[in-house]
Amino acid sequence: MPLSDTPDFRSSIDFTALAVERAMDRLLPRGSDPEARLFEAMRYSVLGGGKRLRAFFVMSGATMFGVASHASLRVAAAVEFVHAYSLIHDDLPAMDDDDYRRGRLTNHKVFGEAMAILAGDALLTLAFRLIADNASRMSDPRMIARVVADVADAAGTDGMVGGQVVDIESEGKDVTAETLEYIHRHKTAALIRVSLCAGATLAGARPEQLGVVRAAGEVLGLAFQIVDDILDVEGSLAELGKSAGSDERKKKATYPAFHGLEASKQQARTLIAESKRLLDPLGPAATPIRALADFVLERRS
Ligand code: GRG
Repeated sequence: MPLSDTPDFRSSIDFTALAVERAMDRLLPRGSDPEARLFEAMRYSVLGGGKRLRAFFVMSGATMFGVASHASLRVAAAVEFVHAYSLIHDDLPAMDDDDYRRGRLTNHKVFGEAMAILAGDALLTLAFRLIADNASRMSDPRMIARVVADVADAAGTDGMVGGQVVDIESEGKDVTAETLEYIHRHKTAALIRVSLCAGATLAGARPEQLGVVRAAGEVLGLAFQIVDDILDVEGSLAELGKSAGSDERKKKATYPAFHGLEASKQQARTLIAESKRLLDPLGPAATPIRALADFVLERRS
């Protein structure tokens, strides 16, 4: 039985999602200021569903090194804000031009393009405010500076934005296997890797331990996007909360399009096994991450 099927894992993932949703609700602006419509747009996308896996990565990274999960809650929320910003911008007409996300209309369909862009911008900046804020709560401000830099790298030109640029420029073209992997590693794996590393960094993991976490997070992140590509072929609107088959319609560079469905599934399985093997030096403390790796492979949404 995959580790992700155990009742313990299921309840810890539900518990984390609930805790981070409460924290995000508290941390997001609200009220009747002149910016009220912006606040509504931010809250609409952040609080409207999602698996909260990146939050779970942050908190598991921290607990693995002995820090109680609630101590990393603000950073977990911050990473989910970065993720929500990327989804809002990714759905815009100038990007993927999608109408549905998480089973609801996309942000720009409800609030208009200008407000959707600004909601994304505001979420990204709020995320860094929250990570910096953590300095007063955690022991070592140098760790906070490290996490700020790492998340900036993962979200920026060396990460998500860089991957998105290559993805957009590859649409409709023949890409090589190397370019495809580059897109996936930058667009998706970088934020997943940094989520795990942020928690571990905050908890004071040693450099060699962080190296292990980083390597496992990178491989897990790549597997995550391959599974996402597979689900886009095999899933339904009801399961995914967004239109299936959109990658093919947009002639996106995906693993199934390049390698075929069966080879992509095999590749995802191999990467998940590798990510678990990479965690070996961390022993039983890494069990929740191994379970999460299984969950990434088994997920249907
Ligand atoms: C416009 C400056 C600018 C930057 C945009 C949009 C963008 C940068 C990057 C896009 C990155 C992106 C959207 C990658 C897709 C990653 C992915 C697989 C998302 C789905 O993640 P899940 O399944 O979603 O964890 P939930 O809804 O469960 O949170």
